[in-house]
Amino acid sequence: MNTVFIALGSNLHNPIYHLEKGIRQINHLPETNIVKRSSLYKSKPLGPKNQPNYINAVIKIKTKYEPIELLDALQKIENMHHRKRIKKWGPRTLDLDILLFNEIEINHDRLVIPHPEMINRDFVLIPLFELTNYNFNIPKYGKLIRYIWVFMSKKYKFIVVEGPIGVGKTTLANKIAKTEGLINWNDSAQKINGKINGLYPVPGAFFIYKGERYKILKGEIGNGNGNPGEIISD
Ligand code: PH2
Ligand code: MG
Ligand code: MG
Repeated sequence: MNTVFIALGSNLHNPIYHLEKGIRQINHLPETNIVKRSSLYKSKPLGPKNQPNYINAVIKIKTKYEPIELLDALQKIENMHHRKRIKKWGPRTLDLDILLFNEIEINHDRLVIPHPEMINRDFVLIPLFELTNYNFNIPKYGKLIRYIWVFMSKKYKFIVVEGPIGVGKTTLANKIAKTEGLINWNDSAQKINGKINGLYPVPGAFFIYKGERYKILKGEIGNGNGNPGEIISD
């Protein structure tokens, strides 16, 4: 079986419907199964600004399809969503992009893998990070976390690392601090009963929770009793 990561995007006619349906259709392809899916992420349009916001997600699948066969199958699914190929970077009902296919590199006139734009798009990198880990390697490009960090450091002064106990948050923060210079980081969130707990952010920090990016206004959040404290959407 091949392991493949696919990015989904939609910004027309009920994007969540198109994404959810697209995911089900991929799962129904012969000898293909969804292994994991990310949260849904809202994002501002990259490219022409006069189009609606996007919903994006990434899925991990196992499939017997070979790369070009899979590309054909995904384009068929896009077409079932009445996808019209009018304008590069224009609005669309459903976009399915193969990001990674096993560990291989492909340079075909219809298909380039790894997807050459993936490293420049936070709406791809962050959901991919949700499905993998900070050691995850992108063939040809290297560590995923490096690109996430490059991206984040342009926009934010601080980063908060989210996750349960023992997943390596502190190791990651130390690593980033070492490779990228001093970063004001703090040991951070645990999810307990779906709530953010024990988060000790610094002003200006943000975190990702359930697909939404939150900004932390000030102070110490979380009282250790499952109280998620005060957060606002960025
Ligand atoms: N896809 C595009 C063009 N711009 N912007 C966002 N935020 N998300 C996308 O998936 C996207 C985009 C063309 O594929
Ligand atoms: Mg695309
Ligand atoms: Mg595409």
